[in-house]
Amino acid sequence: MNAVDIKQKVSKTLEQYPAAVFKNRKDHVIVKDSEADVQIITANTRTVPGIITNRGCCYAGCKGVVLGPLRDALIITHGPIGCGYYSWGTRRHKGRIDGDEKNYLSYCLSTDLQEGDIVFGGDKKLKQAITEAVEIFHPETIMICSTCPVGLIGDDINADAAWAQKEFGIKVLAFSCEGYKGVSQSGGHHIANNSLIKHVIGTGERAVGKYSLNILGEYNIGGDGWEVERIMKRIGYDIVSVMTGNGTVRDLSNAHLAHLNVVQCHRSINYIGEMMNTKYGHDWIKVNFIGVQSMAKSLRDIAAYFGDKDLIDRTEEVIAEEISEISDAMEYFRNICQGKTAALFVGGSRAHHYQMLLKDIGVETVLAGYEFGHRDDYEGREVIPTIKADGDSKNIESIEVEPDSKYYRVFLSPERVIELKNTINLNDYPGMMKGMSDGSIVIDDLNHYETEEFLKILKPDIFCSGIKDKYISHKAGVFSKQLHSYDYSGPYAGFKGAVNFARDIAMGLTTPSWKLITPPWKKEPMLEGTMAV
Ligand code: CFN
Ligand code: HCA
Repeated sequence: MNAVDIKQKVSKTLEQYPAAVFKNRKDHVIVKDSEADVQIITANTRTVPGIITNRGCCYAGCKGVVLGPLRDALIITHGPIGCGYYSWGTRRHKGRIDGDEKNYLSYCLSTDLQEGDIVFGGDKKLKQAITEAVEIFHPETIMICSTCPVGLIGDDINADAAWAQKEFGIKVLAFSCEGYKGVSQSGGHHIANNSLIKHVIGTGERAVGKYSLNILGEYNIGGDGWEVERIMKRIGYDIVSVMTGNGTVRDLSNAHLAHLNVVQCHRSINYIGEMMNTKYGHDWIKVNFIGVQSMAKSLRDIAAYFGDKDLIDRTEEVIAEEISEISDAMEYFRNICQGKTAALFVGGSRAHHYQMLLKDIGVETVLAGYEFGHRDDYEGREVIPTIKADGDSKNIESIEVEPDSKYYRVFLSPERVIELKNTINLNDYPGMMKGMSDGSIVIDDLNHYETEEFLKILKPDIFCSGIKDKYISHKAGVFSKQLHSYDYSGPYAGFKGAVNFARDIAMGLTTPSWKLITPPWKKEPMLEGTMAV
């Protein structure tokens, strides 16, 4: 199907909506066209009420995503029991303790607010919960995460945290991450980032090695972080902290001592990267550990940042060894997968990252979207985050970046030009859309109806998404692969992870089961009609 046909089919699909919904949704869908001057997508806006979105809430982003993987923090969900219960062990951030360390990952603590607490206030219950938690677990850090009703009734969780901190002499942090704040998980990431930089990072004092790093936005889903660390350590890096996969408050407290921040998931933790740049002067570079070629490139970029010849040579040595170990297996699976197509719909970075790994095995992405990405995740970054030299970004007249340059020039006025180190390397951070083929669909906040329709239109061989939408794909007889939980497989990051992914995709494609399913619309008449009134 060519780009014109795809555009027509997209329009037809969206025209089924009532006018107001059509007006909203049409701006969230783009058919990639490299001839177009600019392609702008609407993102990070409120989902139309009534649409079955796959998005989560602010609490999910704060408690579930950023704070959840910290092994040594005891998290208390302040709210009715459902929020705590349904976020209990549902994300696959793995953790392993070192020696006799504390590990609270498998626990779920909640204040279990009841009607009476909603009417008369929940502070008393929260204090009681903290007291019990201290008596039972003796944690060094407690984190309180609020859910929706707490914000509505106005419990002062910051005051409660301050009380507990004094009473028990431990770190107690309060996160007002009520689910309704913002339009998705994204607001919750930001809230968690703000508190970690304010209260955790910068409080430790460990000695660091010559090439020391923090890995930001690596959550150790299915053990990804362990695989990345294994390779980094082989090269000779000192990993000061991982944010936050298999992470600890203790490691994070030392993060300011590392030399460089490398950012894997840009959507959930870019704020810490930028705040550490402002507060401590740390550079950060964007990496992608998913895919053989992207892993190799990321390792080269990190080595190039330090610029040390020995480190660069060692990096090349490790890349060559790792690739030679996997090349036969990758070739075997590539032969099975070559020429297939995929549709990807994941949270805020994987729908981009996994396109590289799919390319490694010859699979083309025909549709990709984010649940809660922002425009820069799709379109690439155009503006520099912090211009410390002048303090006021409004003064900037224009910004010039030369391809492959390590510097960018900021024109404050025709006479005043400052040159800053281009650590973010704008050329390497093009966003999702740039690398996609013409005619592919880029879609923000995909919903149930659109998933069904686009599966029919594009007939991809693989649909990569999550637990909420995989069944739509199953019913359509299309192989689905969860990219949040990896369907309990993994790791998929790094070189060896790439083989695991290639194997799982090859298995899914070759199983005969998908051919045994007949989608309901192929055997039942679809009822269509108009309302009488
Ligand atoms: S592990 Fe990450 S990689 S943190 Fe983020 S944007 Fe979620 S939990 Mo699900 S799998 Fe997903 Fe990303 Fe970053 Fe995970 S694509 S939706 S909030 N995400
Ligand atoms: C979240 C967590 C989630 C959900 C996964 C899914 C995860 O968004 O709150 O929908 O399959 O990765 O666990 O993204």
